[in-house]
Amino acid sequence: MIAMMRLITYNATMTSTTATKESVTLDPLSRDLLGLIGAHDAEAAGIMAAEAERQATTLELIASENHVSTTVMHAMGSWLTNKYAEGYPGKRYYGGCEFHDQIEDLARDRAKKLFNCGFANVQPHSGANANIAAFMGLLKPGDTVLSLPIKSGGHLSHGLKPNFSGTFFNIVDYDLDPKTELLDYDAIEKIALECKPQMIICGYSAYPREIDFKRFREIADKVDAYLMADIAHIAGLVASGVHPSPFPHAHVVTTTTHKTLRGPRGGLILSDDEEIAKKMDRKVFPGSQGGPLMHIIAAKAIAFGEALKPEFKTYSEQIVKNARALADGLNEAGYRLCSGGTDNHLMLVDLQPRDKDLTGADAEKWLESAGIIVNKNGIPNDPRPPMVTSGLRLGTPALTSRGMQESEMREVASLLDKVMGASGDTATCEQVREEVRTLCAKFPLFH
Ligand code: DSN
Repeated sequence: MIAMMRLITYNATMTSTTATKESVTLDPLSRDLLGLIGAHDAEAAGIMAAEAERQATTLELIASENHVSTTVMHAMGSWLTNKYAEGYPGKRYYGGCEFHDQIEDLARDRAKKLFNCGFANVQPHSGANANIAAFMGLLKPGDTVLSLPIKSGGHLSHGLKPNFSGTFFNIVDYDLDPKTELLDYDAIEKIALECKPQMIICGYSAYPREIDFKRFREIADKVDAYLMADIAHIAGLVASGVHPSPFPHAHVVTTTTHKTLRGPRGGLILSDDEEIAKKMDRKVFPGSQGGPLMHIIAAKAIAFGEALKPEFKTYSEQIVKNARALADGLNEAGYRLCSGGTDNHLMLVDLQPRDKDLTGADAEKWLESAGIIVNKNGIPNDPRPPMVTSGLRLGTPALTSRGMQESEMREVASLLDKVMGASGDTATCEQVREEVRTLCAKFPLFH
């Protein structure tokens, strides 16, 4: 039934210059693309049109998501997808790779320039894949890794039991200071001296504050461990100098390319150490992946080119200003910001002070019905389970990409509070949904 409704939505608008019943205007190439797909597969096109409409008419506050440029978006849908190119530029296992060598070199060179380091591997399909290669290159199965657990803001590929990291390695946790909710470097050093890890991981999925990479390296050096910085969340801020760089401190840096960096969905490994660089190349291919996604590598090259422009620094600065404005607005409305605020693109909101019965799961559901997309997130020492939680993680990269600034962030804070303050009351959610549509219409997504 839902598929049928989507089909009707799509068919009703196929001949117009818009894609959906909501009159969401697509950029010309996307419009042609949808027309082309629709002519061959109306069912798939209908679903794709519905998703375009969802993105254009809702407020995206998931801290790990972003809206890419139309250039990056369309590079991903190009003929570069047709090629197998196992190996690396100049050393491939297939013929016909001349231009794939060129595009991969372009991506690698731009990544090195962007992060000011000597080595880049642009082939990892994702951040988790980049981490698999880093673990394989630097460790033996059973080695000890010291990391922040997912419940405190870490990532599943940093040691969660069912993940490869927790399955094949001995994971020891460090944690945040329970009072300040900040990294406690002295406590981390103490645990490192006790457990003598082979690798220490810094870089997180839900930590709103600056990371002291230098201090982490000092700790790693004391126990002769590798330091891995997973900068997936903050890569764009690092690239533009808005967050300190993990170089020259980390032995290896892994990241995704699609969060604050605003590139295609994918991974990246960086290093300044020639020996580690060789290991990383071997552990990506043939160690853990086969054919690279050359259409994604082309889009990475383009995204890195965008991030090298001065406008990207302005964009990154605005992400942080917007996060502060949103955090201030929520704080004034009675919510508690974990660690007291934010230095980067995200914040963790403790819902309890506003309403002790309010859960992250309910808030996420109610907000979605009002057109505000967030994810529930455990707060440090959350008494509720991960599928319920007492908090939300909010981020500003996507709204900043649409051109929104501090005044809109204050409006967004008030919309969030309207929905949560009314415990998701249907009439309130419907009213906020209209306000969200109006706000989104002022900042068109596809152009
Ligand atoms: N799922 C990503 C995030 O939301 O942070 C991490 O992989």
